[in-house]
Amino acid sequence: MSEPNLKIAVARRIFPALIDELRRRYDVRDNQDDASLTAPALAARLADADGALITAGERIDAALLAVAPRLKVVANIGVGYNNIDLAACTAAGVLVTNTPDVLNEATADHAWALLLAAARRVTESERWLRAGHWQRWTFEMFMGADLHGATLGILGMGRIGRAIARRAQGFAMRVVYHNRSPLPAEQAGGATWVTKDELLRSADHLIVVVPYSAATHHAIGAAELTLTKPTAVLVNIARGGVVDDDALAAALRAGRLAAAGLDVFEGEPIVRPALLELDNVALTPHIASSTRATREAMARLAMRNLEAALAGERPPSLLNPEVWDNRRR
Ligand code: 8YV
Repeated sequence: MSEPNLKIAVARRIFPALIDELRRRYDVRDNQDDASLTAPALAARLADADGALITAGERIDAALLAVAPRLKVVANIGVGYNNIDLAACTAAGVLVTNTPDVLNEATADHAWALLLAAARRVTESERWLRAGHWQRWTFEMFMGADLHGATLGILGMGRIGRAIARRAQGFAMRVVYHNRSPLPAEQAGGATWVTKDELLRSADHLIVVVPYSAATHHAIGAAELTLTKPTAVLVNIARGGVVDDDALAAALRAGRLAAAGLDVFEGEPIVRPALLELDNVALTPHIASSTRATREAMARLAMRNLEAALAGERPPSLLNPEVWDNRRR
């Protein structure tokens, strides 16, 4: 169905061929620029928009909603939505959607890539080799930590956490996890629920996968990092702010952790120099879900959400069903 009177704002460059599909049905204002829009530029773009296709780099809050009176739906390309003030959207009657599930496997793969890279010192030794330091081979060079047979701790056993846990079987690892409450056995897949303190104490390596919220801000901070094993690798693929990056850098410097693998950072894209200076940290620029197929699936799901909402249908991954229910009444 063509709705040329409905305006869609696309926040940044997202697969132009896919956006062209939207253009056939709607009045699309896209953005060929790759950078996040500043708050005033985003406000200008949303001023007459009925729908918005955004990424984690765009912040939707009450001030923005106040100057976007036609906005009916915000479709976030990403599962995490801490960039969106959901309560403000609900109060304004704006539907909000995200892209769960389609990125579980790619994100779990990347968590393992970082765990392997940090434990086996892949990025550290590569940097050293590229810098021309490899003059002779020595028996004890770049000894890393074993993953096989070790205990993997997962903080946040949601869909991505469970995909990470499944992969641990191939490494013959025991998996312990912490969630607010234990999962039913069929979902836990053999992993054992433990308290958060037990998780920190018992994990040989720890992967952090909880969504960011006020409740999970600095869930791994200075106090928690006194409990981890000095031989442990910590991986954060959740969100910047779930781990206290200053405390992490201090713990790594003090040898209270062996290494870290980080895809997300407090204040990204700026990364604390204290982390950049450390050799025992493998760093990637928030790309855990970035495979071609997954990015495309995310964009397509977000488009499906957007189009459903604009067609008066319930979007498949709706975050504020109360807005939908109120519309129906
Ligand atoms: C995205 C993510 O790259 O889905 C998420 O929550 O962090 C990543 O998959 C990012 O959100 C893109 O908007």
